[in-house]
Amino acid sequence: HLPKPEKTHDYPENWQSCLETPPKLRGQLEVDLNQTAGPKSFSEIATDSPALKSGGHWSPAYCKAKNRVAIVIPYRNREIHLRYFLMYMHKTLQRQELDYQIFVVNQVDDNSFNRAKLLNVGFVEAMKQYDWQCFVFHDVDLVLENDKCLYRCPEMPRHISVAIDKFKYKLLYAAIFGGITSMTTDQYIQLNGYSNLFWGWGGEDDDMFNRIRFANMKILRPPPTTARFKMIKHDHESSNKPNPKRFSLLKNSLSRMSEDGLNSLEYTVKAIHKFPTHTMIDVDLGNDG
Ligand code: BGN
Repeated sequence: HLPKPEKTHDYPENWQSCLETPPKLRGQLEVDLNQTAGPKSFSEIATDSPALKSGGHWSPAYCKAKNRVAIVIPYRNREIHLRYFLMYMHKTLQRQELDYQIFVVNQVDDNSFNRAKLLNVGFVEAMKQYDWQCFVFHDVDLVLENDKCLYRCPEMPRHISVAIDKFKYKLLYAAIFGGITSMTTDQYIQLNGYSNLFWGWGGEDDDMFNRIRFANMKILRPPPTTARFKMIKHDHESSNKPNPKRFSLLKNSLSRMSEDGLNSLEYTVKAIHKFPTHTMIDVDLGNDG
């Protein structure tokens, strides 16, 4: 029972659906995440995509997008990564002809990073704004190298970051559900979102994998030939240390599922900035007590 969105989609009546295969796709892309001059500035990125609407919302101006997709990025203090991400991904998502918006959920408290709780916040806040059909939960340090990997809504929860350069383009393990994933709005609600209890690095994605299994859903993956990503090189932040509690939490994924997630989510929004290239939601996640 989410509140009604502020605004819903309003494509003109006479518009045709966009084509099954978006005509502007290029296939393999040139992605350089290590440029001497660094990534473009936010304003240059905005200039490159003049049709962006406030908050980093875009939709094709000539056909009815097949899907309305919210991209949610868990975030803290990674401006260079975000600019690389935006400078490549806006162009890619536009060639894919999606009705999409980029939501950056910025953890402003001083507690350990809580990726999964940030994703829950992104889901709820994005649903307040628009009638999204599905979500892509996206780490900020991953950039798609082939635009044929479409970020369309999946039939079943989808793990998208299949082949990453850092891991020699090999899946790390069969049950991995980290990096980039996608679910429909209904699936996410049925799963009660992610757990809110994973403070620090690791395990929250494995917990979601367990939820999906318990709900008798299947995980789908796009082929590694197109689901290829470059990862921006970085160190582990001191505020995102491996979480020692992740092993014990993962032992009771099933019993927590119905009470730990969207239905127990508490947070304080400090600000919502609608920048030309993205919506930044500053959030205090509270304590990990
Ligand atoms: C796993 C982490 C994932 C992470 C991947 C890839 C855990 C749980 C304890 C078994 N899982 O080991 O969260 O996405 O590595 O880095 O730590």
